[in-house]
Amino acid sequence: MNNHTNHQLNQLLTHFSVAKKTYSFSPLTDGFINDTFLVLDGNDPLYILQRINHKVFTNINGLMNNIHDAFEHLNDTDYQKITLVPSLEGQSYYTNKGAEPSYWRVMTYIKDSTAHNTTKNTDVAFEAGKIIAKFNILLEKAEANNYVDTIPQFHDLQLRENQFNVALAQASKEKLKIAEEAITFSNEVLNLLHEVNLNHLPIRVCHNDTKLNNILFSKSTNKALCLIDLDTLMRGKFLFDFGDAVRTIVNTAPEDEQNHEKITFEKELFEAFISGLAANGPFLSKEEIETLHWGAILMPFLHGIRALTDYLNGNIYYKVAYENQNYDRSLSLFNFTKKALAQTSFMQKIIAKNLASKS
Ligand code: GN1
Ligand code: MG
Repeated sequence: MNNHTNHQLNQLLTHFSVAKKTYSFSPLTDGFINDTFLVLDGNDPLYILQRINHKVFTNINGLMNNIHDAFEHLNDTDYQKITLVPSLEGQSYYTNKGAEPSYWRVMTYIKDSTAHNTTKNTDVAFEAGKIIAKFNILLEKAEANNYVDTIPQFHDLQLRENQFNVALAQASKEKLKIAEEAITFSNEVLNLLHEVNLNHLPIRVCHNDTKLNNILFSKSTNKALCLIDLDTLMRGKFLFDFGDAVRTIVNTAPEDEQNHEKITFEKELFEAFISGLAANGPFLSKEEIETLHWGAILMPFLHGIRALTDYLNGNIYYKVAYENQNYDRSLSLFNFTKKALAQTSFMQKIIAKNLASKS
């Protein structure tokens, strides 16, 4: 089970304030970074047990402090609370010391909840917009400077471009040939995005990974409950949260879809998502609203160029299910980037019609 036996996982749980001595486990294998297990009492899921990938997140203490602080602010009748189950020492995580230390945390499981990888349902798109707005509004009270950058420059285009160029310089001729078209496309979009000024946008505490399957929905009411996967909760710009949501909501295909005809930009889903963003009242500035559509181009592109870079580097960052998965993801994400670019004026129109700036 992701290299961990039931016995080892139960052993880890003895270091947390959980109710029972033994549980069973079911791995959740969708993530590319951490190792995640559902902790079951019989058939009932009670907790989420997670090993935090410390190669990707090097400041585990800072990361857990971010989450701990954010949970204080994410306190609202319209926002489902998740809590961290403390370790027996009263910490928010447990360090399993050894030759190779590992870092573990336990969170409460929200009963009767579910997540969607993709959707065709405008109610889901609306709910996603509404909860993302709520999340950002609640975190306006957080002190951004108290938050560490869990991955410094995570969505920094210049950094990703530099990493891409290093990978290009080191990749085999064979891979460069295979990836020729994707490399050309990357350079075109980089040139385009260099002309876009986003430097003036305000820094907020954002989620930074608001893909649709990071939103929990109630199975009974179909309402969005809360956001999960808070490792990248740190300073950022709202258009990052906007773009990650758009790329996974208006595209009815998964992000590594190989049949590009299935990759869509569904206008109705976009409109529903924007209505959801407006549902808690105005919270964005005029500058944020005017540049918002760039998020829907920037974010799929950033993920695409990161996947392409990792392919060229030989899959050293993301967990891959097969050799060319990173390459397939980059092609798919670039295809969506193209489709979003083609919808620029549509996005601007819907945004301007539905979103008013605050004050
Ligand atoms: C990674 O492992 P997961 O799915 O939470 C990545 C996200 C991407 C996602 C899918 C720290 O997240 O930014 O949205 O893959 N997280 C990190 O592309 O790189
Ligand atoms: Mg994540």
